[in-house]
Amino acid sequence: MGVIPYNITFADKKRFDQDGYWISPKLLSDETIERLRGAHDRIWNKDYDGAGMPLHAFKLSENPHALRKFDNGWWINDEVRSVVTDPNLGEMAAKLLNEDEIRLWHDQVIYKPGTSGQETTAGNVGWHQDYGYWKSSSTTNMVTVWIALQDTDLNNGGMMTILGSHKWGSVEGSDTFFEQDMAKLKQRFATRDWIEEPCILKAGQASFHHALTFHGSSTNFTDQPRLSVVAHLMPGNTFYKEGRARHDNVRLLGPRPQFGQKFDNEFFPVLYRQ
Ligand SMILES: O=C(O)CCC(=O)C(=O)O
Repeated sequence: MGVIPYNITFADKKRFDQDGYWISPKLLSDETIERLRGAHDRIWNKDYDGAGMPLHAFKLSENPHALRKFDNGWWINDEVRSVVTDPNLGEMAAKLLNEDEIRLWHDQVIYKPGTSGQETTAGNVGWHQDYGYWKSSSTTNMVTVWIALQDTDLNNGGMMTILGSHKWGSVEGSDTFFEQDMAKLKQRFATRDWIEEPCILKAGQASFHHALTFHGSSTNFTDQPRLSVVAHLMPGNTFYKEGRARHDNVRLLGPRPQFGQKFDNEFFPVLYRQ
């Protein structure tokens, strides 16, 4: 159980810096993939490890094609925890971001149902920048690790990234994960070269995208769900930045958080320290 080590090369880092994303080799054994697929089943059935509770109570949508998304799965599931807090993942993130310490910002467990060929946008993830949600973080130098639990391409609703969009800075109103009209969002955001690149992954591979990289995903046309586990990672010295942006992580700093306070308590575990 855990992440297979991999040494980031000069070429990997160059690709990440240039395109705003990079696809890793297979990082999970077949056994770990199976265990994480089992973790999905347990989470959606509310079968939790430990005596804790999830961050949010959730109810599955009445729409069978709707995306399911669960934040901080590591609080209540041991398999998710062992992957999203793995030092090997942290080391790869540190090398890509050029940081010497990496902590977990939060994770996501994402399930996109298959529609068996039906056209519906219920499982879409709108074009967005992750940092659009993370403005209470002092840095944009953060990375999302999206780990595939089956072979994933556009046919089963895989992600697409916009090449080089991490160089556009933080774009106003880019917190559009839950909007499902991809064409409308494209019209809004494609004010510069808009080059869509599919993230084609084998089971156990991960795509690492920068917090400013625009990305989104469309319908899963297959008859099987698209399962993933996602780790959002930040530098170890990230702190609460003054501004009006809200994020649930701010609550995890305590009842009277201070601007400048580091996200460095036990809710934000260290994955890697040089
Ligand atoms: O699962 C998807 O299609 C998108 C997920 C996403 O936006 C993310 O992990 O940052």
